[in-house]
Amino acid sequence: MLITFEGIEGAGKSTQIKLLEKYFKKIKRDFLVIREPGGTPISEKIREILLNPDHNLENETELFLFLASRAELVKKVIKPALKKNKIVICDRFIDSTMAYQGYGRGISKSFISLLNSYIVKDIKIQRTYLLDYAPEAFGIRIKDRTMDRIENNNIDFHKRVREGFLKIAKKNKRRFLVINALEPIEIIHKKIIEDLTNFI
Ligand code: T5A
Repeated sequence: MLITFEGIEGAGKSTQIKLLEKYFKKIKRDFLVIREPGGTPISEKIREILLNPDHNLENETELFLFLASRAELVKKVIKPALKKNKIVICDRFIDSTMAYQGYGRGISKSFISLLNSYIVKDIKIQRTYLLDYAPEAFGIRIKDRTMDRIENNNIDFHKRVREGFLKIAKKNKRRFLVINALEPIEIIHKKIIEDLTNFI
């Protein structure tokens, strides 16, 4: 079973994934947590290239690097884990590419969709939790950290990404649960567990 977490920067994905890990440990379920970009030695190297604020990448270069990282992760980690019936929790996946490179950067959405399908093939995402908040609150959530290359984009970019995520969720209502990311951490966790119990 593949579960993905999506949302703009600082939406609380990692926070919720940590709580979900604790929950799966408690109920003794076999699970695996991965993040995108990253999750394999090569994908982690690609991550360094992608997020380094000193790099000036063309939009197309950025797109193909995210996809290259995903291709490694899907073949080397996700598929084998799903074959063993593990629960795979992924911090960002295909919807991030559509939201950031499609809605954010303006690259053709049908092209991205085609490339995503080519890489992911028959893998089915069971649930996607979209942690949503208006990027006007953006500064609050990341104020203690150095901004990476993508976080460095202006507020209009992050607004487009957020709108993109909401449109993707609307088109995929059966897969998505949209959650207000400004609610308390424990309340969000409870909502996720309540939802997940219908599927696990
Ligand atoms: N990207 C990625 C693309 O452009 N295309 C793609 O195809 C893919 C896969 C990845 C970057 O790559 C881009 C998107 C990203 O820009 P990353 O470092 O992995 O970079 O970035 P994020 O996934 O955005 O990680 P963040 O750490 O920024 O966000 P999280 O994980 O959503 O947020 P989290 O949990 O670290 O929380 C942030 C802060 O908020 C607090 C936490 O304690 C923390 O301090 N917090 C809350 N505070 C109040 N109420 C709540 N409910 C809270 N939840 C968390």
